[in-house]
Amino acid sequence: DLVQVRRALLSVSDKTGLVDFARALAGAGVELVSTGGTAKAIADAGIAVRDVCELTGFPEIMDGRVKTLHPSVHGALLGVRDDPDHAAAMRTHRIEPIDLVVVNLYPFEEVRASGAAYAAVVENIDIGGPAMVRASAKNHAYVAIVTDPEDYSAVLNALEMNTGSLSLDFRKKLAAKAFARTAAYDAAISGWFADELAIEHPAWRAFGGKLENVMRYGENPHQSAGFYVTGEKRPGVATARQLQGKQLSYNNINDTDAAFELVGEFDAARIAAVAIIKHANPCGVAEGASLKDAYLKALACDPVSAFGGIVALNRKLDAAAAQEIVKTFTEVIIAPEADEAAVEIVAAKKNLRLLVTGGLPDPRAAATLVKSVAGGLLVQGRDNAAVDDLDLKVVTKRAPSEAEMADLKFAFRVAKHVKSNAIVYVKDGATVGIGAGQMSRVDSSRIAASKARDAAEAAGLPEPLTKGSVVASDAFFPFADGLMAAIEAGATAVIQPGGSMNDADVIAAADQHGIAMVFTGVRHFRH
Ligand code: 93A
Repeated sequence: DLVQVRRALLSVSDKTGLVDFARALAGAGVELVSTGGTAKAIADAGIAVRDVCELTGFPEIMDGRVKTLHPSVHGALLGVRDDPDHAAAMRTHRIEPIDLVVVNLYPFEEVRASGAAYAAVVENIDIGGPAMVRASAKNHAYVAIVTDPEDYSAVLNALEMNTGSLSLDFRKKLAAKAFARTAAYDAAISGWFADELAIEHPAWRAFGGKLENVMRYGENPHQSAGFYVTGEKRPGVATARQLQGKQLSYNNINDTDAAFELVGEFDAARIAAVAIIKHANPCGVAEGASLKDAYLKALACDPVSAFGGIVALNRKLDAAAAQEIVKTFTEVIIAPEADEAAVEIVAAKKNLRLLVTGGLPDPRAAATLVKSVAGGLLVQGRDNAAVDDLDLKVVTKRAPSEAEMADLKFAFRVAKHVKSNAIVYVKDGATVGIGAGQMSRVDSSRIAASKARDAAEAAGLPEPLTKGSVVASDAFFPFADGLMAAIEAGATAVIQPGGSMNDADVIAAADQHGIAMVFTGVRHFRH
């Protein structure tokens, strides 16, 4: 199983550790053969080396594009030495066997990452290198292939232990590593083409699903992106029919999904509801006697943020609602259906996309959610808890009034769809202040209240809309401070999961201020 190493071929772009390795090999009696730049580096260090041209009897041509692509090299790498025919061919053609091959490839990945010009990237697609790597790795029965400078010392150790030979086991491991390298190299090249052409990226296929489209870019213009559909029959952005407008962007799809999942929380048979989304968070949600009524209430929550937003409706889009929506620059409208008059109104806005889904998402449906982290995937069940199913407990002396209770449930329904920490103020079936995505719950509370003040000011109202509102928190208040911020803003009732070590303090603070508080026992973190 041992192969005596008598001749080595070295051809490396990354010359790290090359000279020391070459010197040690030469010292062990190994004859060195090498390509242009590599041979020069070795010779410059005063080490004897033959140029590969001596073996091939052929010069490097075409700026080095053809230097080792020659039968004298590949015959030496691929010949089955125990096969009499192969051995005869090697003798006939004076092919000198090579036992050790040391190759690392043109730095395609680095050149590509450096933002080099197209032609420079293409020139750094190594052809001869991978050919030698794969040939040697295939013929590991006779040849050892080293593709990583990190392995030089292990090779020298192994040679020393086996008095100038390498074992089959060691050669197999080197071969496995060699094929992993050429596979990754080719994946980098095809990935580059995919980005250039905005076609499917080979790495995406690992995630499954069917490619619906390749977007011009991802969250940012320098990120590539594709949209895969899983085939699940859930009404939503992946199964929707687009009636008009250009292709949805990555962010549009993400935001449209957030919008429609949220509006699905509102039973269309009971009431009309509208959600306006920006950056995957709602900037206004409301229910009303009609879609138009609900839309105007939702818009009033934060009209500044609604600019360029996504609007989701839980009922068939009608002309009255469409008429209002088109007054504000909107990216996408998504609804279960749209009537003819509404479609006509939306058609006047060429860039506005209109999507119909044929139904509403079921907030109680189970599903699997996936998110990627560095080197892994996080998988979890969908948050399908619905406030109407929960065992709500009044924990304060004062119980919420019927109107407060309705708003509390509304607020908790919305909070489920706001990035944590989520604080949602609601009054008369409409959000009046939303605090999203803060690292501290108190900050979310303050932001929500200050947004409510802004909205009141813009609307010329004498006092902030949080006055006499109710508030929902997606997770428990760890201290009374978050609650106090809500009380200061004018909230009269609170809904939250409860379960903090400090619940008693928080309840006492609520009682002290005549606040009604309800515990849900269920948390709605969302990140
Ligand atoms: O241009 S190539 O695709 N054609 C070849 O025949 C060839 N032979 C070796 N690239 C080729 N190589 C690569 O050259 C090796 O993979 C290595 O990365 C590089 C070493 O060149 P030099 O010794 O001239 O620095």
